[in-house]
Amino acid sequence: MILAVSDVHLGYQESNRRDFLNFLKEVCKPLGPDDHLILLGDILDFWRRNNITVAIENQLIFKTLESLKSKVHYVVGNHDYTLITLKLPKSQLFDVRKTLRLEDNNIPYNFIHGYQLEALAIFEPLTIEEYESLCISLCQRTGDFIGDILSVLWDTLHLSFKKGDKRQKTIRAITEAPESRRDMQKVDQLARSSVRGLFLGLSRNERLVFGHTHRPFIEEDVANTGSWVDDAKIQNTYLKIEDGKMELKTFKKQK
Ligand SMILES: [Mn+2]
Repeated sequence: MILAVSDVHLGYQESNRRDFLNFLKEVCKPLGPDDHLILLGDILDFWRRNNITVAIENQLIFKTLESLKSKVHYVVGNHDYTLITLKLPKSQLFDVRKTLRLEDNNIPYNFIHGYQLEALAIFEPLTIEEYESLCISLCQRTGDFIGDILSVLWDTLHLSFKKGDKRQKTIRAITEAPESRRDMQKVDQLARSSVRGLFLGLSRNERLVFGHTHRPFIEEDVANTGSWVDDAKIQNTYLKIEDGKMELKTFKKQK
């Protein structure tokens, strides 16, 4: 069995962190050594707070992850991208990567957080690599940077904007919550389209699993894992893959 979960945003005040802890204890604890738990990015939120503070605050979650018998994988998102820079030995509690390929019932699955789709669909001419270097800068900022994104861009990418450049508005949207964004449907559109494989390097029958947009959905060969934040329309979802089938499930919300 494979379970995938994303966008818990631990460290963010609207994170349903207690529900996520209960999910680990109730749903993930019974998993066996052949099962996989995929943390599909933005589990931690380093954009809004100091990285170490967030990690220390959530020690209990790391402790619970450590106690699981299943394999645990961490696929980085844009809000926890700097985890990729950790030099973890193989014996650590999870491996950290940008993409993960796994098979279930001879069907290949590709797991990405999904910021890649956003870079492709919305932030052209930014490349995925440029978007990633921007994520490093944003993860390392601890103050309030809203409204300050253009100076971060300037420092990171040495871009220059002339007055009235439409890209300013587009790129500023990087720091807005998915709930308040109007252009996120472009990400879903690319994810659902048959050309996604060309841009993401997927093999022909490979299924895609991603998060990032906080809009869970499931189709025959693509699924979005949703989010665990209180400002999202649908909350506490995760994807279960077993016997060649994908299923979107919801974990109960504590009142
Ligand atoms: Mn994200």
